[in-house]
Amino acid sequence: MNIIIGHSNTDLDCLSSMIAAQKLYPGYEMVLSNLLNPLTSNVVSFYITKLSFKRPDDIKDQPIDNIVVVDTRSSMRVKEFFANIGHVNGNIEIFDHHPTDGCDIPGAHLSYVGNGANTSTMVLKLMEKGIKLDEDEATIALTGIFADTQNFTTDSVTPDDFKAASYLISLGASMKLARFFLQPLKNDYQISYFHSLLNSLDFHNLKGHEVCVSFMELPKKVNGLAAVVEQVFSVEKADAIFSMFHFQSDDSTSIIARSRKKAVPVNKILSAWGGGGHEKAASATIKKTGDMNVPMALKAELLKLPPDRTAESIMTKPAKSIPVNVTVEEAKRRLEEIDHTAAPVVDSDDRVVGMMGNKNIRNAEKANSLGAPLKTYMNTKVILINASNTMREIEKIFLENKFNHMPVVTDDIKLVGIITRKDFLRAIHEEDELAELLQTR
Ligand SMILES: [Mn+2]
Repeated sequence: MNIIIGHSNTDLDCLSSMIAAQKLYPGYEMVLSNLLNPLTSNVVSFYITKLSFKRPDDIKDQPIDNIVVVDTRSSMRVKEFFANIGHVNGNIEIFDHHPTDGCDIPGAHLSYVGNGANTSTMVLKLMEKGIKLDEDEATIALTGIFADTQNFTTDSVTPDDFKAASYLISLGASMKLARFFLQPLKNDYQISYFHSLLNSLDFHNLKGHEVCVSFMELPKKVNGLAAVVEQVFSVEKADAIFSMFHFQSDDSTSIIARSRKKAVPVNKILSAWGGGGHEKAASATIKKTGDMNVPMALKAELLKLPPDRTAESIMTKPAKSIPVNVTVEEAKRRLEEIDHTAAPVVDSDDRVVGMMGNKNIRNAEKANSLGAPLKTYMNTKVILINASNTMREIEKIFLENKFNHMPVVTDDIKLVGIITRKDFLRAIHEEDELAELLQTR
């Protein structure tokens, strides 16, 4: 028997990759994990008459010739299959888009392509070979791409993800069904937990990182909590979320965490409890909670984070400034020289006393008074950024004010640098955060 497998806790990208793999390897049997994530389980249930799967128990003691593994290269994530497989007579072929976790399946041939979705790579192979998918298969594959790329917004998205999606739409994939399958909260209890979670969030500013935390008591374990946490996180603008669920039935506690920022790597933070996952999504389970104060313990872990960047670390320095005792004409010459549209005006002690920009100069020109002291035309209402302001605070200052050049000062208002909107966005981009916050204004 030849088989196709994916990882346990099968997600939509994995399911779609299996379906595409079967087109590339006709006659191979798909063996589906006993553990499906909730969205995958819905898709499988709607297409159960169309898709035919074997389960890990069905391959017990069967002679296995060749294996195709999709959406994982890690032996840790395919244990439930290999536990039932003895000797593999043929080859193991892997198609994956994940970096190694150090536990690659031994003796396998790996095709690694780092697209946002593994499905994209598989679909492009079909496209090259002129193999078509029917409308249902194309719909499932498109859903898989949407799911793994978070609607084409993850950093890992490539032009090939779009190319594959475009091919699937040309094959008749249904956007309407994809949207239906991607609806994250399918159960009433999930909606109800969503509301309780949203209402029970505690916000902490820890060294400049905005983290929200929640703690809920539940009678027993339920499925689909990660989706609930993700939904809550998507409407909050915190850098990271840590949701703790204590299950009374067995006294265990689950911590589900998501992050938008590399500086808050949730997998590292949860490794204190043997948690798994990656920088932006991770979870951990404490089997016996006892009298451990999980929120306190978590906070202690969070306090180990290095501080977030401050104005000082992203500003341009030294700041080009204009002395307060010159004429408008001289100020104009200086602005041209430094090629800025505005610059801070400083006194003899380098303290910021105003801002001078092209607009102020035009006003003086209109009044025919370029020879007037700069003081008469400068802006005295100045918005200052403190060198110790966090990224969050700087973002707020930009959103609440219209100026482009913001002087950065120390506590005694001495000028130490400048931050423009462009500087801020660049800093965000480098931190791989959401830059759209400012662009929408
Ligand atoms: Mn994937």
